Amino acid sequence: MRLHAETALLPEGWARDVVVEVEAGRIVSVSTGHGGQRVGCLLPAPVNLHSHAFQRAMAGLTERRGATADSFWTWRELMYRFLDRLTPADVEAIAAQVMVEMAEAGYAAVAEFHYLHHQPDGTPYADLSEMSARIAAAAAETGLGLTLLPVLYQQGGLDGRALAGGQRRFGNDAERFGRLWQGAGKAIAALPDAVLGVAPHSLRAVSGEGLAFAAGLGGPLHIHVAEQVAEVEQVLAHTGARPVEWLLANAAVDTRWCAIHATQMTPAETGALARSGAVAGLCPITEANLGDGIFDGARYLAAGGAFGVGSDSNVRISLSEELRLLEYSQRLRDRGRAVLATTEHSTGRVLFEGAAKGGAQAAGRASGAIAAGMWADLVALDTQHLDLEGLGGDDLLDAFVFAGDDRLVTDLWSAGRHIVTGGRHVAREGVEQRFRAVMQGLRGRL
Ligand code: NGQ
Ligand code: ZN
Repeated sequence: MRLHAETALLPEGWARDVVVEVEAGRIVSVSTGHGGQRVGCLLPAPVNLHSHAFQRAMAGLTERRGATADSFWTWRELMYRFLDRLTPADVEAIAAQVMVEMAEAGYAAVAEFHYLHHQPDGTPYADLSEMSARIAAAAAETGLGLTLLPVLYQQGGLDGRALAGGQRRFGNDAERFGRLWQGAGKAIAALPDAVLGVAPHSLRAVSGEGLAFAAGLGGPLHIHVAEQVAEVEQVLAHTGARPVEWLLANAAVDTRWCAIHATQMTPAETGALARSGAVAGLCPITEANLGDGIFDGARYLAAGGAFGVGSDSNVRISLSEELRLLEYSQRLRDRGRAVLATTEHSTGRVLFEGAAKGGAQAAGRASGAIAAGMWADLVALDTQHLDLEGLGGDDLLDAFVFAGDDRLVTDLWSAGRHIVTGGRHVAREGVEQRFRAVMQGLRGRL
Protein backbone atom coordinates (compact mmCIF):
# COMPACT_ATOMS: atom_id res chain seq x y z
CA MET A 1 0.00 0.00 0.00
CA ARG A 2 1.13 3.48 -0.82
CA LEU A 3 -0.34 6.73 0.52
CA HIS A 4 0.29 10.22 -0.73
CA ALA A 5 -0.48 12.83 1.92
CA GLU A 6 -0.91 16.47 1.08
CA THR A 7 0.67 17.16 4.45
CA ALA A 8 1.90 14.90 7.24
CA LEU A 9 3.29 15.16 10.74
CA LEU A 10 6.62 13.33 10.75
CA PRO A 11 8.99 12.89 13.70
CA GLU A 12 11.08 15.79 12.37
CA GLY A 13 8.04 18.00 11.86
CA TRP A 14 5.51 18.92 9.17
CA ALA A 15 6.15 17.97 5.56
CA ARG A 16 4.22 18.31 2.28
CA ASP A 17 3.68 15.65 -0.40
CA VAL A 18 4.63 12.77 1.80
CA VAL A 19 4.57 9.24 0.41
CA VAL A 20 4.20 6.45 2.94
CA GLU A 21 4.83 2.86 1.84
CA VAL A 22 3.28 0.11 3.92
CA GLU A 23 4.02 -3.60 3.77
CA ALA A 24 2.63 -6.32 6.03
CA GLY A 25 1.07 -3.69 8.26
CA ARG A 26 4.29 -1.78 8.84
CA ILE A 27 5.62 1.46 7.44
CA VAL A 28 8.59 0.57 5.26
CA SER A 29 9.48 4.00 3.92
CA VAL A 30 8.54 7.66 4.22
CA SER A 31 9.62 10.02 1.47
CA THR A 32 8.67 13.11 -0.47
CA GLY A 33 6.92 12.51 -3.77
CA HIS A 34 3.70 11.66 -5.55
CA GLY A 35 1.57 8.65 -6.37
CA GLY A 36 -0.63 6.37 -4.30
CA GLN A 37 -3.90 6.94 -2.50
CA ARG A 38 -4.39 10.68 -1.92
CA VAL A 39 -5.19 11.78 1.61
CA GLY A 40 -5.34 15.19 3.27
CA CYS A 41 -3.47 15.56 6.55
CA LEU A 42 -1.81 12.34 7.70
CA LEU A 43 -1.06 11.88 11.40
CA PRO A 44 0.16 9.04 13.58
CA ALA A 45 -3.05 7.57 15.02
CA PRO A 46 -2.88 7.37 18.81
CA VAL A 47 -3.69 4.42 21.04
CA ASN A 48 -6.65 4.84 23.35
CA LEU A 49 -4.76 3.76 26.46
CA HIS A 50 -7.61 3.07 28.87
CA SER A 51 -11.00 1.52 28.28
CA HIS A 52 -13.56 -0.60 30.08
CA ALA A 53 -15.57 -1.47 26.98
CA PHE A 54 -18.71 -2.74 28.71
CA GLN A 55 -19.32 0.63 30.39
CA ARG A 56 -20.21 2.08 26.98
CA ALA A 57 -23.60 0.41 27.35
CA MET A 58 -24.46 2.49 30.44
CA ALA A 59 -23.61 5.88 28.89
CA GLY A 60 -26.34 8.34 29.84
CA LEU A 61 -27.82 6.09 32.50
CA THR A 62 -26.01 7.45 35.56
CA GLU A 63 -26.74 11.15 35.49
CA ARG A 64 -29.49 11.27 38.14
CA ARG A 65 -28.98 11.76 41.84
CA GLY A 66 -30.41 9.96 44.82
CA ALA A 67 -31.32 11.28 48.27
CA THR A 68 -27.65 11.44 49.26
CA ALA A 69 -25.04 13.31 47.25
CA ASP A 70 -23.98 11.51 44.10
CA SER A 71 -20.31 10.68 43.74
CA PHE A 72 -17.78 8.38 42.12
CA TRP A 73 -18.71 5.81 44.76
CA THR A 74 -22.47 5.92 44.10
CA TRP A 75 -21.69 5.72 40.35
CA ARG A 76 -19.60 2.64 41.06
CA GLU A 77 -22.59 0.97 42.74
CA LEU A 78 -24.71 1.65 39.65
CA MET A 79 -21.95 0.28 37.44
CA TYR A 80 -21.80 -2.93 39.51
CA ARG A 81 -25.56 -3.30 39.21
CA PHE A 82 -25.40 -2.73 35.49
CA LEU A 83 -22.76 -5.33 34.75
CA ASP A 84 -24.59 -7.92 36.78
CA ARG A 85 -26.33 -9.65 33.89
CA LEU A 86 -24.01 -8.94 30.96
CA THR A 87 -23.29 -12.14 29.03
CA PRO A 88 -20.16 -12.91 27.03
CA ALA A 89 -22.11 -12.27 23.82
CA ASP A 90 -23.24 -8.87 25.18
CA VAL A 91 -19.67 -7.97 26.06
CA GLU A 92 -18.42 -8.90 22.61
CA ALA A 93 -21.13 -6.86 20.88
CA ILE A 94 -20.50 -3.83 23.11
CA ALA A 95 -16.72 -4.08 22.66
CA ALA A 96 -17.09 -4.22 18.88
CA GLN A 97 -19.27 -1.09 18.88
CA VAL A 98 -16.76 0.67 21.12
CA MET A 99 -13.91 -0.25 18.79
CA VAL A 100 -15.81 1.02 15.74
CA GLU A 101 -16.39 4.34 17.50
CA MET A 102 -12.76 4.56 18.59
CA ALA A 103 -11.54 4.01 15.04
CA GLU A 104 -13.92 6.65 13.69
CA ALA A 105 -12.62 9.07 16.33
CA GLY A 106 -9.03 8.56 15.16
CA TYR A 107 -7.66 5.94 17.53
CA ALA A 108 -5.78 3.04 15.90
CA ALA A 109 -5.73 0.77 18.94
CA VAL A 110 -7.04 0.34 22.45
CA ALA A 111 -5.56 -0.85 25.71
CA GLU A 112 -8.51 -2.69 27.21
CA PHE A 113 -8.34 -2.79 31.01
CA HIS A 114 -10.36 -5.93 31.27
CA TYR A 115 -11.77 -7.09 34.59
CA LEU A 116 -15.20 -8.56 33.86
CA HIS A 117 -13.96 -12.15 33.93
CA HIS A 118 -16.56 -14.44 35.52
CA GLN A 119 -20.24 -15.28 35.78
CA PRO A 120 -22.37 -13.04 38.04
CA ASP A 121 -21.90 -15.24 41.13
CA GLY A 122 -18.14 -15.36 40.60
CA THR A 123 -18.03 -18.83 39.05
CA PRO A 124 -15.56 -18.92 36.16
CA TYR A 125 -16.83 -19.72 32.69
CA ALA A 126 -15.97 -23.18 31.35
CA ASP A 127 -13.14 -21.42 29.56
CA LEU A 128 -11.52 -19.30 32.29
CA SER A 129 -10.51 -16.71 29.66
CA GLU A 130 -13.86 -16.63 27.85
CA MET A 131 -14.37 -12.90 28.34
CA SER A 132 -10.83 -12.14 27.18
CA ALA A 133 -11.54 -14.17 24.07
CA ARG A 134 -14.66 -12.03 23.49
CA ILE A 135 -12.59 -8.84 23.57
CA ALA A 136 -10.12 -10.44 21.15
CA ALA A 137 -13.01 -11.44 18.85
CA ALA A 138 -14.24 -7.83 18.79
CA ALA A 139 -10.74 -6.68 17.84
CA ALA A 140 -10.56 -9.31 15.10
CA GLU A 141 -13.92 -8.21 13.72
CA THR A 142 -13.22 -4.47 13.78
CA GLY A 143 -9.50 -4.52 13.01
CA LEU A 144 -8.69 -2.13 15.84
CA GLY A 145 -5.29 -2.83 17.41
CA LEU A 146 -5.52 -4.42 20.85
CA THR A 147 -3.38 -4.37 23.93
CA LEU A 148 -5.23 -6.67 26.27
CA LEU A 149 -4.72 -6.00 29.96
CA PRO A 150 -6.30 -8.78 32.03
CA VAL A 151 -6.97 -7.31 35.45
CA LEU A 152 -6.00 -8.81 38.78
CA TYR A 153 -8.70 -7.97 41.33
CA GLN A 154 -8.37 -9.72 44.69
CA GLN A 155 -10.10 -7.78 47.44
CA GLY A 156 -12.91 -5.35 48.14
CA GLY A 157 -10.72 -2.76 49.84
CA LEU A 158 -7.33 -1.98 51.38
CA ASP A 159 -8.27 -3.83 54.57
CA GLY A 160 -8.35 -7.04 52.54
CA ARG A 161 -12.12 -7.52 52.79
CA ALA A 162 -13.69 -10.12 50.54
CA LEU A 163 -15.25 -9.25 47.20
CA ALA A 164 -18.96 -8.60 47.43
CA GLY A 165 -21.87 -8.20 45.02
CA GLY A 166 -20.89 -7.18 41.52
CA GLN A 167 -17.19 -7.42 42.35
CA ARG A 168 -17.41 -11.22 42.39
CA ARG A 169 -17.21 -11.22 38.62
CA PHE A 170 -13.75 -9.64 38.81
CA GLY A 171 -12.01 -11.80 41.40
CA ASN A 172 -9.07 -14.18 41.14
CA ASP A 173 -6.32 -15.32 43.42
CA ALA A 174 -2.83 -15.09 41.99
CA GLU A 175 -2.69 -18.72 40.88
CA ARG A 176 -5.96 -18.62 38.93
CA PHE A 177 -5.13 -15.21 37.53
CA GLY A 178 -1.88 -16.62 36.17
CA ARG A 179 -3.90 -19.21 34.24
CA LEU A 180 -6.42 -16.65 33.04
CA TRP A 181 -3.56 -14.47 31.83
CA GLN A 182 -2.02 -17.37 29.88
CA GLY A 183 -5.42 -18.03 28.32
CA ALA A 184 -5.78 -14.38 27.37
CA GLY A 185 -2.41 -14.66 25.62
CA LYS A 186 -3.73 -17.58 23.58
CA ALA A 187 -6.92 -15.64 22.81
CA ILE A 188 -4.98 -12.83 21.12
CA ALA A 189 -2.36 -15.04 19.48
CA ALA A 190 -4.01 -14.83 16.04
CA LEU A 191 -3.96 -11.01 16.04
CA PRO A 192 -0.63 -10.04 14.46
CA ASP A 193 -0.15 -6.74 16.31
CA ALA A 194 -1.89 -7.52 19.60
CA VAL A 195 0.01 -7.15 22.87
CA LEU A 196 -0.60 -8.81 26.21
CA GLY A 197 -0.04 -6.74 29.32
CA VAL A 198 -1.31 -6.90 32.87
CA ALA A 199 -3.29 -4.67 35.17
CA PRO A 200 -3.36 -4.92 38.94
CA HIS A 201 -6.64 -2.99 39.31
CA SER A 202 -5.70 -0.52 42.03
CA LEU A 203 -4.03 -0.37 45.42
CA ARG A 204 -7.53 -0.92 46.82
CA ALA A 205 -8.11 -4.16 44.95
CA VAL A 206 -4.74 -5.95 45.07
CA SER A 207 -2.41 -6.86 47.93
CA GLY A 208 1.28 -6.02 47.92
CA GLU A 209 2.05 -9.62 46.95
CA GLY A 210 -0.63 -9.50 44.26
CA LEU A 211 0.98 -6.42 42.79
CA ALA A 212 4.38 -8.12 42.73
CA PHE A 213 2.88 -11.24 41.15
CA ALA A 214 1.17 -9.22 38.41
CA ALA A 215 4.34 -7.25 37.75
CA GLY A 216 6.19 -10.52 37.25
CA LEU A 217 3.90 -11.58 34.40
CA GLY A 218 5.33 -9.23 31.79
CA GLY A 219 4.11 -6.77 29.19
CA PRO A 220 2.83 -3.26 29.81
CA LEU A 221 1.62 -2.77 33.38
CA HIS A 222 -1.34 -0.49 34.07
CA ILE A 223 -2.85 0.43 37.42
CA HIS A 224 -5.57 2.85 38.55
CA VAL A 225 -3.99 5.21 41.03
CA ALA A 226 -4.81 8.38 42.96
CA GLU A 227 -8.08 9.08 41.20
CA GLN A 228 -10.25 10.03 44.15
CA VAL A 229 -9.48 11.90 47.37
CA ALA A 230 -11.05 9.10 49.44
CA GLU A 231 -8.63 6.64 47.86
CA VAL A 232 -5.68 8.84 48.80
CA GLU A 233 -6.94 9.00 52.38
CA GLN A 234 -7.41 5.24 52.58
CA VAL A 235 -3.96 4.46 51.20
CA LEU A 236 -2.40 7.06 53.48
CA ALA A 237 -4.14 5.60 56.52
CA HIS A 238 -3.20 2.06 55.55
CA THR A 239 0.41 2.52 54.44
CA GLY A 240 1.51 5.92 55.75
CA ALA A 241 2.13 7.10 52.19
CA ARG A 242 0.02 8.60 49.42
CA PRO A 243 -0.79 6.24 46.50
CA VAL A 244 1.73 7.51 43.93
CA GLU A 245 4.31 8.08 46.65
CA TRP A 246 3.79 4.49 47.85
CA LEU A 247 4.06 3.05 44.35
CA LEU A 248 7.24 4.92 43.55
CA ALA A 249 8.79 3.75 46.82
CA ASN A 250 7.62 0.14 46.70
CA ALA A 251 7.44 -0.91 43.05
CA ALA A 252 9.95 -0.67 40.22
CA VAL A 253 7.94 1.96 38.35
CA ASP A 254 9.52 2.58 34.97
CA THR A 255 8.67 2.99 31.28
CA ARG A 256 6.67 -0.23 31.33
CA TRP A 257 4.15 1.32 33.71
CA CYS A 258 1.05 3.35 33.05
CA ALA A 259 -0.47 5.20 36.00
CA ILE A 260 -4.15 5.59 35.17
CA HIS A 261 -5.61 8.94 36.29
CA ALA A 262 -2.87 10.02 38.75
CA THR A 263 -5.20 12.91 39.48
CA GLN A 264 -4.48 13.39 43.16
CA MET A 265 -0.75 14.06 43.43
CA THR A 266 1.35 16.52 45.38
CA PRO A 267 3.82 18.57 43.32
CA ALA A 268 6.59 16.27 44.57
CA GLU A 269 4.70 13.17 43.41
CA THR A 270 3.97 14.82 40.05
CA GLY A 271 7.67 15.49 39.46
CA ALA A 272 8.70 12.04 40.64
CA LEU A 273 6.15 10.25 38.44
CA ALA A 274 7.32 12.31 35.45
CA ARG A 275 10.92 11.32 36.11
CA SER A 276 10.07 7.62 36.54
CA GLY A 277 9.49 7.29 32.79
CA ALA A 278 5.99 5.88 33.36
CA VAL A 279 3.07 7.14 31.28
CA ALA A 280 0.27 9.04 32.98
CA GLY A 281 -2.94 7.56 31.56
CA LEU A 282 -5.32 10.51 31.46
CA CYS A 283 -9.03 10.16 30.81
CA PRO A 284 -10.31 13.75 30.96
CA ILE A 285 -13.89 13.08 29.82
CA THR A 286 -14.46 10.29 32.32
CA GLU A 287 -12.57 12.17 35.04
CA ALA A 288 -14.92 15.11 34.49
CA ASN A 289 -17.95 12.86 34.40
CA LEU A 290 -16.98 11.14 37.65
CA GLY A 291 -15.87 14.30 39.42
CA ASP A 292 -12.32 13.07 39.98
CA GLY A 293 -10.43 16.34 39.87
CA ILE A 294 -7.86 17.90 37.56
CA PHE A 295 -4.51 16.37 36.64
CA ASP A 296 -1.57 18.68 37.21
CA GLY A 297 -0.69 18.71 33.53
CA ALA A 298 1.29 21.93 33.53
CA ARG A 299 3.73 20.73 36.18
CA TYR A 300 3.89 17.18 34.81
CA LEU A 301 4.70 18.22 31.25
CA ALA A 302 7.20 20.81 32.42
CA ALA A 303 8.98 17.95 34.23
CA GLY A 304 9.10 15.99 30.97
CA GLY A 305 6.40 13.48 31.93
CA ALA A 306 4.95 11.10 29.34
CA PHE A 307 1.18 10.98 28.95
CA GLY A 308 -1.53 9.48 26.83
CA VAL A 309 -5.31 9.59 26.78
CA GLY A 310 -8.03 7.01 27.22
CA SER A 311 -11.79 6.98 27.10
CA ASP A 312 -12.14 4.85 30.27
CA SER A 313 -15.90 4.64 30.97
CA ASN A 314 -16.65 5.32 27.30
CA VAL A 315 -19.46 7.68 28.27
CA ARG A 316 -18.23 9.54 25.18
CA ILE A 317 -15.61 8.42 22.70
CA SER A 318 -13.84 11.33 21.03
CA LEU A 319 -10.10 11.78 20.61
CA SER A 320 -10.32 15.48 19.86
CA GLU A 321 -12.59 16.14 22.82
CA GLU A 322 -10.39 14.10 25.17
CA LEU A 323 -7.39 16.27 24.22
CA ARG A 324 -9.43 19.47 24.33
CA LEU A 325 -10.74 18.78 27.81
CA LEU A 326 -7.25 17.96 29.04
CA GLU A 327 -6.17 21.48 28.08
CA TYR A 328 -9.42 23.21 29.06
CA SER A 329 -9.34 21.76 32.58
CA GLN A 330 -5.87 23.29 33.00
CA ARG A 331 -7.12 26.66 31.71
CA LEU A 332 -10.14 26.68 33.99
CA ARG A 333 -8.00 25.90 37.02
CA ASP A 334 -5.12 28.27 36.19
CA ARG A 335 -7.22 30.96 34.52
CA GLY A 336 -4.71 31.02 31.70
CA ARG A 337 -4.48 30.02 28.06
CA ALA A 338 -2.32 27.66 26.00
CA VAL A 339 -1.22 26.09 29.27
CA LEU A 340 0.26 22.91 27.80
CA ALA A 341 1.78 24.59 24.75
CA THR A 342 5.51 25.24 24.59
CA THR A 343 7.19 28.25 23.04
CA GLU A 344 8.06 25.96 20.12
CA HIS A 345 4.82 24.03 19.57
CA SER A 346 1.13 24.88 19.77
CA THR A 347 -1.26 23.37 22.29
CA GLY A 348 -2.84 20.99 19.77
CA ARG A 349 0.56 19.81 18.61
CA VAL A 350 1.83 19.17 22.14
CA LEU A 351 -1.37 17.32 23.03
CA PHE A 352 -1.61 15.24 19.88
CA GLU A 353 2.04 14.32 19.54
CA GLY A 354 2.36 13.64 23.25
CA ALA A 355 -0.70 11.40 23.28
CA ALA A 356 0.48 9.49 20.21
CA LYS A 357 3.91 8.85 21.71
CA GLY A 358 2.75 8.13 25.25
CA GLY A 359 -0.18 5.99 24.15
CA ALA A 360 2.13 3.78 22.08
CA GLN A 361 4.53 3.42 24.99
CA ALA A 362 1.74 2.53 27.39
CA ALA A 363 0.35 -0.06 24.99
CA GLY A 364 3.72 -1.62 24.21
CA ARG A 365 2.94 -0.92 20.58
CA ALA A 366 5.50 0.05 17.93
CA SER A 367 3.57 3.09 16.76
CA GLY A 368 3.03 6.75 17.60
CA ALA A 369 5.11 8.20 14.78
CA ILE A 370 5.09 8.04 10.99
CA ALA A 371 8.44 6.35 10.56
CA ALA A 372 9.85 3.20 8.97
CA GLY A 373 9.53 0.13 11.18
CA MET A 374 6.41 1.34 12.97
CA TRP A 375 3.00 -0.27 12.55
CA ALA A 376 1.02 1.75 10.00
CA ASP A 377 -1.27 3.33 12.60
CA LEU A 378 -2.41 6.33 10.61
CA VAL A 379 -5.29 8.77 10.64
CA ALA A 380 -6.17 11.15 7.82
CA LEU A 381 -8.01 14.43 8.36
CA ASP A 382 -10.13 16.10 5.71
CA THR A 383 -8.21 19.17 4.59
CA GLN A 384 -11.18 20.08 2.37
CA HIS A 385 -13.38 20.52 5.43
CA LEU A 386 -14.36 24.08 6.26
CA ASP A 387 -12.82 23.80 9.72
CA LEU A 388 -9.39 23.25 8.17
CA GLU A 389 -9.69 25.63 5.22
CA GLY A 390 -6.40 27.35 4.51
CA LEU A 391 -4.65 25.88 7.54
CA GLY A 392 -1.30 24.13 7.70
CA GLY A 393 1.20 22.98 10.30
CA ASP A 394 0.31 23.16 13.97
CA ASP A 395 -2.79 25.22 13.16
CA LEU A 396 -4.28 22.08 11.63
CA LEU A 397 -3.97 20.20 14.89
CA ASP A 398 -5.28 23.15 16.90
CA ALA A 399 -8.33 23.31 14.64
CA PHE A 400 -8.89 19.56 14.99
CA VAL A 401 -8.60 19.66 18.79
CA PHE A 402 -10.35 22.95 19.58
CA ALA A 403 -12.69 23.71 16.68
CA GLY A 404 -13.19 20.41 14.96
CA ASP A 405 -14.27 16.96 15.94
CA ASP A 406 -14.30 13.35 14.80
CA ARG A 407 -16.11 14.50 11.66
CA LEU A 408 -12.71 15.63 10.32
CA VAL A 409 -11.47 12.03 10.31
CA THR A 410 -11.73 10.55 6.82
CA ASP A 411 -9.57 7.42 7.03
CA LEU A 412 -7.92 5.29 9.61
CA TRP A 413 -5.42 2.47 9.29
CA SER A 414 -4.56 0.20 12.18
CA ALA A 415 -1.37 -1.77 11.49
CA GLY A 416 -2.13 -1.14 7.83
CA ARG A 417 -5.76 -2.33 8.03
CA HIS A 418 -7.86 0.32 6.34
CA ILE A 419 -10.84 0.22 8.71
CA VAL A 420 -12.30 3.73 8.33
CA THR A 421 -13.05 5.19 4.92
CA GLY A 422 -15.16 8.27 4.25
CA GLY A 423 -15.39 8.74 8.03
CA ARG A 424 -17.14 5.42 8.61
CA HIS A 425 -15.88 2.14 9.92
CA VAL A 426 -16.10 -0.53 7.26
CA ALA A 427 -17.99 -2.94 9.56
CA ARG A 428 -20.16 -0.31 11.23
CA GLU A 429 -23.49 -1.53 9.93
CA GLY A 430 -23.38 -5.07 11.25
CA VAL A 431 -21.67 -4.11 14.50
CA GLU A 432 -24.21 -1.38 15.15
CA GLN A 433 -27.15 -3.70 14.52
CA ARG A 434 -25.89 -6.22 17.03
CA PHE A 435 -25.16 -3.49 19.58
CA ARG A 436 -28.67 -2.09 19.16
CA ALA A 437 -30.17 -5.50 19.84
CA VAL A 438 -28.06 -5.85 22.99
CA MET A 439 -29.10 -2.39 24.16
CA GLN A 440 -32.76 -3.19 23.65
CA GLY A 441 -32.31 -6.25 25.83
CA LEU A 442 -30.57 -4.23 28.52
CA ARG A 443 -33.06 -1.33 28.71
CA GLY A 444 -34.44 -0.57 32.14
CA ARG A 445 -31.51 -2.19 33.89
CA LEU A 446 -30.49 0.55 36.33
C1 NGQ B 1 -13.29 0.78 37.01
N1 NGQ B 1 -13.34 3.16 37.00
O1 NGQ B 1 -12.54 -0.17 37.27
O2 NGQ B 1 -14.10 0.72 36.08
C2 NGQ B 1 -13.20 2.01 37.85
C3 NGQ B 1 -14.25 1.99 38.92
C4 NGQ B 1 -13.02 1.29 40.98
C5 NGQ B 1 -12.69 4.27 37.33
N2 NGQ B 1 -11.87 4.22 38.33
C6 NGQ B 1 -14.03 0.93 39.94
N3 NGQ B 1 -12.86 5.36 36.64
O3 NGQ B 1 -12.15 2.12 40.76
O4 NGQ B 1 -13.06 0.69 42.04
ZN1 ZN C 1 -10.49 2.65 34.60
